[in-house]
Amino acid sequence: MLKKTPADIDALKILDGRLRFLSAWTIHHANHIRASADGLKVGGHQASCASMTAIMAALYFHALGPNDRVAVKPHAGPVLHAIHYLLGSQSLEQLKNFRGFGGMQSYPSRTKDQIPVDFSTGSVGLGVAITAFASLVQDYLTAHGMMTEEDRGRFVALIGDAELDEGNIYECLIEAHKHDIRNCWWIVDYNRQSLDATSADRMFERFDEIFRSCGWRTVELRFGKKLSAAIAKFPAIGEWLDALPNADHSALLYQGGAAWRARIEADLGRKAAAFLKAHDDETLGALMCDLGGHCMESLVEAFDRCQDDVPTLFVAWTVKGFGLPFAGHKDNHAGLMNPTQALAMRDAMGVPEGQEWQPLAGVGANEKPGVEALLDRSRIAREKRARSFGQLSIPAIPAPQGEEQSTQAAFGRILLDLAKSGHPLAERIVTTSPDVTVSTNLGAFVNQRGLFKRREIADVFAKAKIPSAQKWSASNNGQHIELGIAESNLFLMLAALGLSGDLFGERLVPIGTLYDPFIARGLDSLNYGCYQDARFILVATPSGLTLGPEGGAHQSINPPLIALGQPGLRHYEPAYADELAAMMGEAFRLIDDPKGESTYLRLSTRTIDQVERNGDSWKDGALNGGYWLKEPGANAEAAIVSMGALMPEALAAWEELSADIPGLGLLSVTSPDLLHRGWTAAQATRWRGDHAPSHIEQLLSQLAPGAGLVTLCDAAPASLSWIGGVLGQRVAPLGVECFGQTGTLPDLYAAYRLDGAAITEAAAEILLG
Ligand SMILES: Cc1ncc(C[n+]2csc(CCOP(=O)(O)OP(=O)(O)O)c2C)c(N)n1
Ligand SMILES: [Mg+2]
Repeated sequence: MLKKTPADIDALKILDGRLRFLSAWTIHHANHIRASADGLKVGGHQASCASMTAIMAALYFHALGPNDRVAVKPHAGPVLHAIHYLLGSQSLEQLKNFRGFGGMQSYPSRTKDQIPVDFSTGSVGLGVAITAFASLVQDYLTAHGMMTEEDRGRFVALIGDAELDEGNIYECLIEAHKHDIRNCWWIVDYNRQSLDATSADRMFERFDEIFRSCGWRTVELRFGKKLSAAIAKFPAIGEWLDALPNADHSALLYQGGAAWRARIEADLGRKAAAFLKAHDDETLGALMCDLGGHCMESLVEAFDRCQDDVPTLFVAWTVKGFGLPFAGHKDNHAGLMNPTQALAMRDAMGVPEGQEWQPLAGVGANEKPGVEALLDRSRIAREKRARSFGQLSIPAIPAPQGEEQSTQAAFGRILLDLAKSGHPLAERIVTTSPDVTVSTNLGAFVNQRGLFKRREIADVFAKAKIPSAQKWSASNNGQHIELGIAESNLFLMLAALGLSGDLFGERLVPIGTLYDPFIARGLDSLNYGCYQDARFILVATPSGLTLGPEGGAHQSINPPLIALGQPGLRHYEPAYADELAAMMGEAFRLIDDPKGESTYLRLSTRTIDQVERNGDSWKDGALNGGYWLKEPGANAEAAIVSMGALMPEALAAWEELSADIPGLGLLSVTSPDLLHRGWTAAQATRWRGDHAPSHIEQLLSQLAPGAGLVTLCDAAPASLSWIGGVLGQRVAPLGVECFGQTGTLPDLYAAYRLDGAAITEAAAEILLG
């Protein structure tokens, strides 16, 4: 930790000013100086940046250690880039291309920005919560001997105050408390303004209570040193400020000294006379802006005081747009200085014309050496960290044996076999589930490998010799992280585990399970994990109508469509156990491949007859998205195209219809997602002169040109119906389009037209049509 000498404070204050100017100028340049090709507003958030430059200067140039990782409030991204620019790790070219194609991103991006970004942010709330899960991953790695004490760091989230309205933060807070997380700092830029206006007063002080009740230390930085001293002298001013509503406070900050005077006079009368006499309008306006989040001494002191591992919430009061002409104005969120205002700011900050991009423009000769020395000593990573791949050795994954199996049971079996095998891969597997460990069939793995908790927890039922199939003791060595029922937490946990190679240099194999319908519950968090290129396996089971007796909202309909549109996530939907084994092997490989991705396995509890195989020729097709389970005859007029748990209906219909439709094929689709991607990718390359047909084109071209397809899936029919567009074949799409209901599978298959009769009718329709 740097020594807190007065010189450091001065240098930090200068850097605060530099960050405020450079972030504002970067946004100004993109909007008002750079040529515009389309006339659209480029945008950017000068006010949100100015709000946190002091906080970020104190953090990055003083408090952060080399192992610390930060999630930066999305709209303060330009400040992070300005920091790297001052450190010499960001180019002028990138700053000048802010929000341009290939330029520095609007919001910090791990994958797209050229500077090191620890966590991407953008969808507010998620960047906050992932820091707590990353801290848990750090504890996990340390406990498992994959990380030394010296390499440990702190996880910091820089938060907008309106961000605190996001529910996922509180879900995370609860989970973090259960797991006793530490080494987390969440620093709130408490400017009391959101996007639309000023924030509600009623939550004042409540945040502290919420956090404290979850074991956090809370530190409020309300007034800066100067304003605190004035309040100590004139306590009535402090009491009055305490009672001042947010909106009034912001309006006065915007209006400035004369307005403060008039309002204080009106409210306090003679009680404030001495105070007002001691300040002219200008010093009064400046004094009222001296909030904790802009006071370098207060920030450095607060950070220095919290050097233990207790999770800490700092609430730093700030002025949104501090030092800018629209400071405090309720509409300033996306406000941009006009050119006159930007030049006035430049002049006021002592930046000579033409030197706007000079890192230390306007810094006096006396101060420069101190500032440069501080920049040199700053211990944050300046290079993008290499990602860790190629660490896993992946064994062959044998298919579980059994003539009748469900894919969910096969999944449990494969993991159990891996756990028992002692193969090195098993050591890197971490499973996690939001209270559906047992019902998604992770139980056997957990029995083998145990739950993870830093503090040992005995299985009370086992100790009391109460019979149970499930062991439930937790220890430092456990490999399953049990979560409460909050699907957003599951995805953030998977994201943090899936970034373990990037954040800590040790790749883990995260496997998360949930019921398929509840993917929707945490969708943005899932997208967030994929956006950062976290690598994990998501096992969604049970799915579709095979949740028959549960009915209603438990029967998932659209997750295959979600997967079709989700980058970074590969959907596989096996019908048979051997397909699943191949897919899991592939999913493990994809986790460890720089060009890989995460995998979503949609599984079912329906036990079905397994097929007899003649060799392994089906496997490549299955991993590419589909294969002919029943090869079509030459120039076949029709095919059934089916996916997953409905394969028995498809097979039965194939048997029945084959007599009437010679050469009828049965295409088993294992991934509409991969087929679709392959199709569009082939089209894109065709424009460049490459004529290689995609996998689905090759499969379908075995049929007669005008052949008809009956598509069948336990999901929205659009998951497969698009296949007709590939070669312009007619389609009769069967699937589920309305909310579920309770019933046996035959009831439901009949009701939703997924049974043999429906397939026959559909086939007749396309053939006759
Ligand atoms: C999930 C989500 N919803 C909405 C937005 C749009 N949005 C961006 S910033 C913002 C307000 C942020 O206010 P605050 O967190 O207080 O940050 P400030 O700019 O005041 O520092 C909103 C609604 C978003 N980025 N993410
Ligand atoms: Mg705010």
